[in-house]
Order: sequence, then structure tokens, then C-alpha cells
Amino acid sequence: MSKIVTLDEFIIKSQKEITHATGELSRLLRDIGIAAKVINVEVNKAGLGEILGAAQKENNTGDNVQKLDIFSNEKMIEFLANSGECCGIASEELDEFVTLPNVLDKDANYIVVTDPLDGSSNIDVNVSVGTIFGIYKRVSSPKEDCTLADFIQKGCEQVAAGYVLYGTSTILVYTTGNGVNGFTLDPAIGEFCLSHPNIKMPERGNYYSVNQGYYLKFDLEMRRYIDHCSDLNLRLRYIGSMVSDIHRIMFQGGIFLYPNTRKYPQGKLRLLYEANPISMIVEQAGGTAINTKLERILDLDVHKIHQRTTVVMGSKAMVQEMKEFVQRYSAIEI
Ligand code: AHM
Ligand code: MG
Repeated sequence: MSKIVTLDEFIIKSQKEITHATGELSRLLRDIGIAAKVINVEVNKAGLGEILGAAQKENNTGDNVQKLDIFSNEKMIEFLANSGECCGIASEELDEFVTLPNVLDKDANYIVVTDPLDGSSNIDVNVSVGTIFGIYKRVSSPKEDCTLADFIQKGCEQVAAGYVLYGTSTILVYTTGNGVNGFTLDPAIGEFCLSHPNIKMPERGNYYSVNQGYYLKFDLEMRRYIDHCSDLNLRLRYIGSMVSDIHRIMFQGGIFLYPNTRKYPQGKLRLLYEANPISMIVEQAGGTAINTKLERILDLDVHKIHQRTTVVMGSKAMVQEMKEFVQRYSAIEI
């Protein structure tokens, strides 16, 4: 029987392989893993919300059942604040970034960007959701509070990125820029265990993932490309939770698109805490991540925390083919 490798063991082992590693990033990743476990417990009992609420009323505790995305946000902040390695957080649930005070009398050298519960509209109907995170080294002085400059670094400056998918099982996938590994939560021992080492995205796949309900709102070249996917008899899969849709593509190959629409002329997804972390993972697994202007997402300038972007990501050969469609049909439209 092969030995179980837990997330903590894997992080420590990987740290040893990096010369001059200080252990700070490892501690941060470990604490994100703990926050994910706490969020997982709550996500799993989401359907019990009303029952728990009623019980609380009877007990007159005065507690409110929190919305899960707020709960997840608070847990991420709480665990990152305790880690002592994180000086600030930007989150989908916060208008501005928050500054975390130094604990343990040491400088905190990292900032974290996160969508604590992506696709949260799926919760009420028992469909998968996810947590997304990206980690950067701060560029401001460790002696001061973090600044906006720490958060508006390009995605290619991330030192680590990952997601947690709360699906039929709970899986944490992360990269520190040296390949991608996946860890499934074993409920029996309460640990994330290495289940998908060195994930490589297939060059092609049979899936395309896009909200085809917006078809008529897409630009001509995008409509042509989607027609092409349909002509090829590719299977359309769209869960409406980016983490879940991308996770399928990580293993089975395919392409995920969220183009501009009339409602979202810049695209809907957020560059900082959705597109950039997922792009780092996709690229590290051998895939490609660009916007509909065919620019590499990780090279895009970040101007503000809640900036939006269009997204095309997935298997290398399929994204390349999509690029050719855009080049061909946008030329005709001009
Ligand atoms: P959220 O962060 O508010 O949950 O929105 C992000 C989600 C993505 O997970 C998903 O890909 C997309 O929004 C779905 O949007 P739409 O319903 O427009 O297809
Ligand atoms: Mg989101």
C-alpha cells in the first residue's frame, strides 16, 4: 500500500527542495488549507441552514445564520491574520483591501487575493462551488502597512495560486510555479491527501464551457468559434462556477470562455482574484490563458482591485484554434 502524503507533509517536503526557502510561504499555504477545511464543513451543511436557524431561535442564542460567502470571507481573513505571514487581503467580498497587523513580532511578507466562495449562487441548489486564491510577495516596506501597489501587481508575479473545489469530494489544487498538484480531503482523517500529483492538462479535449445563453450578445468572431465547437460535436458543459468548469478541463481537456457581453463589456470575471490565480494554474498544467483580445492574462496590467477581464482558457491546441478564429473573423468584420 502506498504511503499517504498529506498537504502539510507535501508543503514541507517541497519547501526543502527550494534553496533559501524560509518556510513563510509554506505556513501561509498550510493556513489556507485549514481555512478551506472550515469552509468545507459549512458548505457541506448548507442545506441545513433553515433547520439550524430554527433551532437557534428556539435556543434564543440570537445568532444569525450567515450567508456562506460572507462566512467564507471571514474565515479566510481570520486564518490569514493568524498565520503571521500575510500583511493584507483583497477579496471579492471586500470593497477595499484590508491590512492585517503584524503578529508574533515578525514581518509579514505576503499578500493574498481571494474569491472566498466563487459561484455562490450554486449553493442553494446543492451544486459545486469553489475558493480561489493567489499569493504575492509584497513590494512595499515590511515595516509599514501594505499599500495598493502590493495588490496591483501583474498575475505573472504570483508566487503561488490555487483553488478548492467543494464538489462530490473536496479537492485543493495549487501551484508554487513548479507544476500543479491536487489534494483530496479525506473526511475520515480530516486531512487533504495528495491524490493528483503533477497535473497535466490534455492538449485537446471534447468539452467547451461557455454560457451559451448569451450567444447573441457575443461578438461575431466568438459566435463563429462557438458554432465551430458545435460543428465538431464538442460537449457543452457549463456549471456556472468557474472553479468547477476549469477543474473538468484540467483533467479532461477543453476550453472555458467568458467573453464580453453587452451587460459586461469588459467581461464579467475579476482579473485579480479569479482570472489571475486560475491562469497561473492553467499555465502551470500546460494550458493557455488569454483574454478575447488574445493577450496573455498573466501579463495584463492591473489598475484596480475589482477590475474585470474577458477569459479564454484551457487546452493549448484549442485556445490556439480559437485565436485563429478571432484573427480571421474580426478581420472580416472590419
Ligand atoms: P461570482 O464570483 O459572483 O460567484 O461570479 C463568478 C461566476 C463564475 O464562477 C462563473 O464562471 C460565472 O460567474 C457565471 O456567470 P454567468 O451566470 O453570467 O454565466
Ligand atoms: Mg467569483
